[in-house]
Amino acid sequence: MSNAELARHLELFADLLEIEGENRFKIRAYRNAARTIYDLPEQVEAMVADGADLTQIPSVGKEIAEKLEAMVATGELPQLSELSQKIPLGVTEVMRVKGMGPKLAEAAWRELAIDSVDELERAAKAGKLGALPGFGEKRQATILKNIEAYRKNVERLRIGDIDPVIAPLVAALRAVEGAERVEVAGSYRRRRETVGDIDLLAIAADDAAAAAITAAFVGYPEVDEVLGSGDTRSSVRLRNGLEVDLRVMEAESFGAALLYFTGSKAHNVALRQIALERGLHLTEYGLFEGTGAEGEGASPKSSGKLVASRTEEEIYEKLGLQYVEPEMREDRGELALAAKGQLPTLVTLADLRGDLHMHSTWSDGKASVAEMMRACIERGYEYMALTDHSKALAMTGGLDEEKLARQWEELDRVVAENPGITLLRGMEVDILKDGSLDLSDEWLERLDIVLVSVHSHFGLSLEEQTARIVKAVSHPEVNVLCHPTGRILGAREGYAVDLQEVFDACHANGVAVELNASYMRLDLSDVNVIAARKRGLMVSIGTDAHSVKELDGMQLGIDQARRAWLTPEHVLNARPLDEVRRFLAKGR
Ligand code: DGT
Ligand code: CA
Ligand code: CA
Ligand code: ZN
Repeated sequence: MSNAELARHLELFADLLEIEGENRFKIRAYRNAARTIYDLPEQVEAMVADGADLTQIPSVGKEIAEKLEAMVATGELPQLSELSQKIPLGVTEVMRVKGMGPKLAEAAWRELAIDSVDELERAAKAGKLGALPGFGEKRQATILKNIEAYRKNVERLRIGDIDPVIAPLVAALRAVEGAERVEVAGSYRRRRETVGDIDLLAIAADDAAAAAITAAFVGYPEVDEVLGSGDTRSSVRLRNGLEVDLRVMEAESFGAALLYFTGSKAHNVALRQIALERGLHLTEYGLFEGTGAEGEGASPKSSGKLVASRTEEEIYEKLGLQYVEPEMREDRGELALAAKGQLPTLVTLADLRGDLHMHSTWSDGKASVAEMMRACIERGYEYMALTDHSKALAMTGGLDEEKLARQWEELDRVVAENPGITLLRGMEVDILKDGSLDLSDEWLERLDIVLVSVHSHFGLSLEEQTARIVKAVSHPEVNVLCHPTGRILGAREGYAVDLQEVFDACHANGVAVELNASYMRLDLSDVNVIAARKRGLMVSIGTDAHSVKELDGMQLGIDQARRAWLTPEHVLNARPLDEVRRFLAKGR
């Protein structure tokens, strides 16, 4: 069982416990463990095979460790199977529909035998939900709307898919007269790889401006449905199914709102705790004196004297903290560093000196080598690596030794014509099933840079896949392991592989790992890049561009690198050319 499957089982179990009305600490323990396992770079299956003590995993105690072992051994969670005999799993879906929740979902199932969202819809349409406590006609209509939203929202959208939709929306709102500022908050601002919904904040100069911003928002051409609209808050659904909330406010409280709605929730909770320790309290309206009796969700505006609210910077400062970049706001230890003034200076696009992964028409790219070179010069790069596919990827027209020799004749010409950039002669060489490489040693030696990738045999066992990749990166000529897990966001989980073991082998062999910036891959993921950084590996952020336009995908890779706290020191293609060459030469 993969970590994702293990996490899903724990999550389902927590859902059923919640419907059963179990102790909430226990429920939370399962949910926390599910999240940790989902994010874990080591495969639990591999840890069990190694006889590791699973209680070493954060949030995993003895009880959950035993369940994990049972799942790895049997492929199922016996307690989940038992509980699902009593409560159908579909009830956990019903519970996720806004306005339902665990108690009502249970009541709907016991009273009306509703055990799926489809059943819930049928019952609401037939007016049968009236049998539930507090359900009038209006509430049934609301549930019907929420079911629609649920269906559209079960899948989070990839950030790379929504960037092209959100940027013009924000631009349109910024163009409204009296719109002094419009920003996106939420997971989008933190640049999470997927986004549930979009949270927009705007400063209006006056009431007329607020009305104009709202009108522009609900009237935006991409809006499919207006879910609600008021003076300060509106909500719409776009044609692509994405829900967007807009809050309009005065400049006075904008910083506090931006901080609050950027989240993450975990970061907010930790910040509020720091405020309390300083005798202050933090809300979406500002930082106030006094610890305020009201907890979260209590009275909105506060009674104590205002300390700061206009900018995020001021609020962090008054809390004795360095400003924390949005990408770091995940409660992964950033606040402890901010308190000590030791936050890392995160890598930016401007720090990059080259792109080390791209294709040309020699394999499956759309642009010629000359076009790619000119595009890289335009992007201000000092160097670039051309890395077409090898012959095993026949459908891409991958290169064998003879075709590579012909390519080099063209490279000689193109390099002479484009003195503005250094071309590293590379290839993205396929890792064959047995871990050997799809190019002769002679040519591997001649290349300036050798990338290796898995593009086939995704179904190998954990042991076989790990051994295969370890063997490949142990070849003395290999420099970068590309898209190390093979995942496709929203479409394919990565193959079973023990990343920790692979990282160890990369470390021992002077091999960098790639953060593939393609919006469909983002592989390694942020959490896996964190693990690579902790292992002391160099990270190469590569676009894997198959066209000139795709060279601009770099920003998304930078975003994820920042979420993993990378500085320019960690990033191979942020290093000067001579350093890159030394890295590639492995001290030879
Ligand atoms: P998403 O939309 O699922 O991709 O993730 P977010 O982080 O955008 O979450 P969302 O849209 O539910 O809420 C936006 C921000 O509002 C969130 O990052 C933090 C803040 N927030 C929402 N609910 C709560 C809450 O219950 N407590 C606290 N402290 N903050 C919250
Ligand atoms: Ca959101
Ligand atoms: Ca939201
Ligand atoms: Zn590639």
